[in-house]
Amino acid sequence: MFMRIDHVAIACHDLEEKIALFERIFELTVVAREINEEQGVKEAMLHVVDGDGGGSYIQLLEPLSPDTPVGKFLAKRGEGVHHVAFGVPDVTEAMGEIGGRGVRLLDEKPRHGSMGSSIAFLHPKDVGGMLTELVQARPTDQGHN
Ligand code: MC0
Repeated sequence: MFMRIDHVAIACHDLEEKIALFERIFELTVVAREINEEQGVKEAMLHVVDGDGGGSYIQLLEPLSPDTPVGKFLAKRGEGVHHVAFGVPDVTEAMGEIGGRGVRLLDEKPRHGSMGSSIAFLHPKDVGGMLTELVQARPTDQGHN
């Protein structure tokens, strides 16, 4: 199964403040912003680099309310890395393969993710404490221009 790092997601209290921080420190550029009601987040994608199969990003996440996954994470652990997302060519196929290796899937079927992607999460307790997301990029977004 071909995998790449699609994004590293950071949970934060103030999206605009953290966008300014990452722009200043790393000279990254915001290429997409979105409110994802289903996941309970307001988010920004900052482009890092393009590679085989698609781009890599830093994803900044601000919760829409305290009773969301990111809201609960912030209350418990504070700001920091929330999850790592692996890019895969086919998320349904990857879910089947990885699920067959004893890892609990948090989604029964793929959901809507950033920039038109299809995503699914793996339980952090089965991946060394790392909340893991599988991402199938939207076909037209196989690399940022
Ligand atoms: C919770 N835990 C984590 C964690 N969140 N460990 C590592 N990284 C995280 N982000 C740990 C807790 O510390 C706890 O361990 C245990 O998992 C259970 O957590 P909990 O606080 O009791 O909360 P639960 O069980 O209600 O939910 C945790 C779970 C949930 C990971 C199952 O947050 C979830 O389903 N997440 C997937 C969806 C998601 O995160 N969506 C937001 C981003 P201890 O040892 O204390 O028991 S959406 C997104 O980013 C999209 C838009 C995109 O990328 O395109």
